[in-house]
Amino acid sequence: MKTYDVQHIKNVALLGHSGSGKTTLAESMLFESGTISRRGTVEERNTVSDYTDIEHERGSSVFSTMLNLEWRDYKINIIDTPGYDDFIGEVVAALRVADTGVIVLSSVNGVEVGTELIWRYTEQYKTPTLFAVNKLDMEQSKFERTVEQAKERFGRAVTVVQYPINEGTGFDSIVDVLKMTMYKFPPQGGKPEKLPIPDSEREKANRLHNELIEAIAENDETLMDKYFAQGELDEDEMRNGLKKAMIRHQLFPLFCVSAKANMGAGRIMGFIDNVAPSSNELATPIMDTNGNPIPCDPNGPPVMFIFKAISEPNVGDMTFFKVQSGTIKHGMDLMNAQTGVHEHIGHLYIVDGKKREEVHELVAGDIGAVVKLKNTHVNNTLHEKNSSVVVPSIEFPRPKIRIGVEATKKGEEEKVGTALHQLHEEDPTLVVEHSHELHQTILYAQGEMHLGVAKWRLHNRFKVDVNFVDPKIPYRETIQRQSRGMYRHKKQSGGAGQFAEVHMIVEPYHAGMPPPAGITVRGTEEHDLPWGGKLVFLNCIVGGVIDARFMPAILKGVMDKMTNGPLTGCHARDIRVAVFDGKMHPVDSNEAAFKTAGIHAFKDCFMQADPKLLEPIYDITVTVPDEFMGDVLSDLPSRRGVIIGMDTDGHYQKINARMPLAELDKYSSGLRAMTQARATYTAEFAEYQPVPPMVQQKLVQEYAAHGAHAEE
Ligand SMILES: Nc1nc2c(ncn2[C@@H]2O[C@H](COP(=O)(O)OP(=O)(O)OP(=O)(O)O)[C@@H](O)[C@H]2O)c(=O)[nH]1
Ligand SMILES: [Mg+2]
Repeated sequence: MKTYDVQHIKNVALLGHSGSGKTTLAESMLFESGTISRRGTVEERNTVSDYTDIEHERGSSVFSTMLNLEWRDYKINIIDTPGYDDFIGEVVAALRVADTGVIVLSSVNGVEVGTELIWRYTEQYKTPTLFAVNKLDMEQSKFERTVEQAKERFGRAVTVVQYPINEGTGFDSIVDVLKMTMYKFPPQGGKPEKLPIPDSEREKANRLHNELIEAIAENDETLMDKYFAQGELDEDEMRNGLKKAMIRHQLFPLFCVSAKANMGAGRIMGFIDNVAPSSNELATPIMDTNGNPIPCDPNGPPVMFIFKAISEPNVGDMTFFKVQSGTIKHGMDLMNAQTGVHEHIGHLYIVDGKKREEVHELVAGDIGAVVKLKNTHVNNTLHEKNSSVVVPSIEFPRPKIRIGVEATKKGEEEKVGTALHQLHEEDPTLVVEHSHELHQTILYAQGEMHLGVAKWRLHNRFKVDVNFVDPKIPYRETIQRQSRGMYRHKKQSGGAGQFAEVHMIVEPYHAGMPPPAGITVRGTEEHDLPWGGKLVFLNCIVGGVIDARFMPAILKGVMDKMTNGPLTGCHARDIRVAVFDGKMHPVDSNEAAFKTAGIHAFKDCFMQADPKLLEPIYDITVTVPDEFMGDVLSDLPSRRGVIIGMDTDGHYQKINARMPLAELDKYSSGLRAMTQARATYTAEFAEYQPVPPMVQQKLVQEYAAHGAHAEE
């Protein structure tokens, strides 16, 4: 392929609810442009996109797939994204490098959950956006209703540029009110005939043509004046006005297509060529992390931004990038801004699904791939040595659910760890945590499907099997009242004896609490615990009954028991310990003895101080369409959820509530079932709160049955 300049490169992301027809549309575009000579179908598992085994198995997209084609004098880079919201990470990365979003709507189902979710991102990023109403050949197709729903959900700025004639099984024509012409497609689809608009359609076409002109003029004063003066705008004026309004995210043109019948893809590509922005035409240029603009200039310094990495059996390790500035050439040496590693740009590729074509250079604004980089990852910037330009990272959505992961076969733990790490490399929304506290590997993901795909990939690609188990809860322990006690440790078995006696007071710690009554504080140590909360250790020894050199040992003992709490083995927090008396033996007293005495004295006092188990509580915000609000509200209390407040956001209600992590782990699938997957939620850790007595009792019994003896 020849090298295109930035002006003639268009980067579009195909977006939309699962099943709306993005992959099929991509196939039709590739076919129309002559990039492929035969169209595949999702059903036959032979499309260019959806080429991975798991996508063949699922019959829908799991990953975003890079495609490219030439249409007239333009190069169009297409990113076919997955519609299932568990794979939203792929969409977010695609939106970072695409200059235009094409939201595909099924004319049968209208605006769906996935459409609304994606719209929120295009709104957030102010992505220039157009709509393609697909499946117009289907019997149940309802174009008008779909347009109405889109206007209702996404605003009046959604503006019809095309409408279908003979919608349904006889679909064969589209009226275009920008060009004021009708496209009539041959039965097998493909290149349409351009015909005058039939008289029967004149009145409707004119009405929509004027609506389009008004929508354009509304966003451009000069054009508004011209329109008022002339009552009309010519096609070029309309095109320029549309372009400006799209770039400013103020107008969303809507097109018609039947991807399966191969009708309409050409016109959409024509519009993308002529009107959609190139990377150097965006409303705001990309800013580097210092807030300086990075001009999309082929003559500027070379800057590559890594937005995707894959490693597949039949493709190998491939790193995808966008050229933010300059021209990337074969043989270049660049430096990774994050890892500091020098990377040699050996072979440069443009990619079409699993096929790749070597190219010599790629200019600013273009998208390509390289192989075999040493230490470069998603969100990294490659630039010239001594350059300070760093492209800001993509903010991937936070995980929604978590699960415990265990190797099915003992001894494969390391293999599982390596494989999970690789999965995270390729999908930053899959987050792995090896929790030392919980002695568990936890996988964080966007949803059940996301976890299912991860398991499939571990089995099929990494040849390792895992079991998903309930994730453990990082409970905390504390006490609710003061108690005092003592422990004498005495051991006289062959060899050196051990003797230590420690008397202490333990009490709940809170900031600004008064010193303990009736004892003299000789020394205070305040420890911020790595798991949160504090331990305050007071040396209240008088008369040297315990030598100062043994105090650290006592503290060590206390800290051991704080790490492995007396109640259920969880971390303890917010406790004040005052050691106020004790006994030593001139020979048998040593650090080990006092550590042991510290452990037991603390444990006994702790258990007498009305110990309490605390659980992590999360602030959640549930965004739910009006019609499901009642169900969500009435469901929350059954999950120990406490409703804090509510807010309205367009057609949605935002419910703020608090929920224990123990319940939150199951909430994702519950909410999806309750609201037909139309509600979403975010969760943020809030604080620790006491668990209900029943829950404590159950956990203490479980620990007594399984855990307690472990420490003896
Ligand atoms: N009749 C008809 N069927 C279509 C059309 N476009 C797509 N389909 C069918 O709709 C189903 C889903 O199509 P895909 O292209 O996989 O949809 P998608 O948007 O890529 O779905 P995800 O990858 O899950 O996000 C497939 O069975 C297609 O054959 C169309 O224009 N008309
Ligand atoms: Mg798809």
